[in-house]
Amino acid sequence: MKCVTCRGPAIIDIRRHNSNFCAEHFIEQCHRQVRKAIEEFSMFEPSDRLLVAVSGGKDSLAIWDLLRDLGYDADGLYVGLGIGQYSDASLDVARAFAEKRQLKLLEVDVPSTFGFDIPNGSRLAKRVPCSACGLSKRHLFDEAAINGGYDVLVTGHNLDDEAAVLFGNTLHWHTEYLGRQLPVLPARNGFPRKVKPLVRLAERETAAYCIVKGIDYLIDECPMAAGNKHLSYKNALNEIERMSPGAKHSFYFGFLDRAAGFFAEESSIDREGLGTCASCGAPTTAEICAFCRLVDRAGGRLPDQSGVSAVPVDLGPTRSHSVQ
Ligand code: Q46
Ligand code: ZN
Ligand code: ZN
Repeated sequence: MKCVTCRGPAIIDIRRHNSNFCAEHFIEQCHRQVRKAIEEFSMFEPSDRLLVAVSGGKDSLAIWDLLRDLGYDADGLYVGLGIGQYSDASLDVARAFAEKRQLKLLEVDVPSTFGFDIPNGSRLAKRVPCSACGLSKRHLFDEAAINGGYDVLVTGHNLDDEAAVLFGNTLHWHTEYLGRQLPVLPARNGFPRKVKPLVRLAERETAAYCIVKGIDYLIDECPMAAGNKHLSYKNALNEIERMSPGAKHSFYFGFLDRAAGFFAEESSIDREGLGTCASCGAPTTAEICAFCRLVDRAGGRLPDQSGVSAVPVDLGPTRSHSVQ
């Protein structure tokens, strides 16, 4: 197996591109694909301030690293969800990554700030854990990006993630979500711009990127993910991809090219007529936003001040300690 660029020994084959790469040219390939996604979808400009949602997993650390390699000004944000050992380990990994590279990592800890954790809070609120978790993360990511004055919120969703979500939304014809499943959501009504620059890279490639670059990431999956539908959709698509390399790419990018526009109007309806949450000030169609209602039902409490500031992590004497 030879690298398509230099004919040296290859370390990875990418069947959908019909290409093999050595370590050096694989990293170049990752840079190229991320740059292409940023340009193709006009995600952001070099002058923009980016906030990367960091979980400690391979995707979020890979995109943070890639964006810094490409010269972007990108800070990280870690949201602690109180999922036992998994949360403890993921925080350690995120902090170690930032510390090693002298990057700024903001943190919001849900249990100490809001008085509930995802496993217990979701049970009390009678919600599926991933639904309570997703809602909390979205709210806290948005809030930290807006309060921190960032231009863009970056997430590490890769091609496999987007294809699996699209698969699920199509299977059930969740048309209100289909028009919103885009690599860029523009800023509006108090929401930050949100982008997914990894959409052109598969999960296997972000893992390989981390290994080649020596990035320590948390390999363990969240224990609450076991049995969720997203994983079964991923497995189904992996089987299709195995028989037909490139199937995920053409499914997702074909949707963006030819179908997403049909659902745009329906998806925008629930963003019209937004007011602000009487409790935290976040944009919402109800009097109290979904996150504040979750906090209440989960047996938690809202902090005194309106909104919560993400706190820069103390990375030693050279780092800023100020609370934003
Ligand atoms: S962290 Fe949260 Fe995921 Fe764990 S509880 Fe579900 S949504 S699986 S990305
Ligand atoms: Zn090469
Ligand atoms: Zn609220």
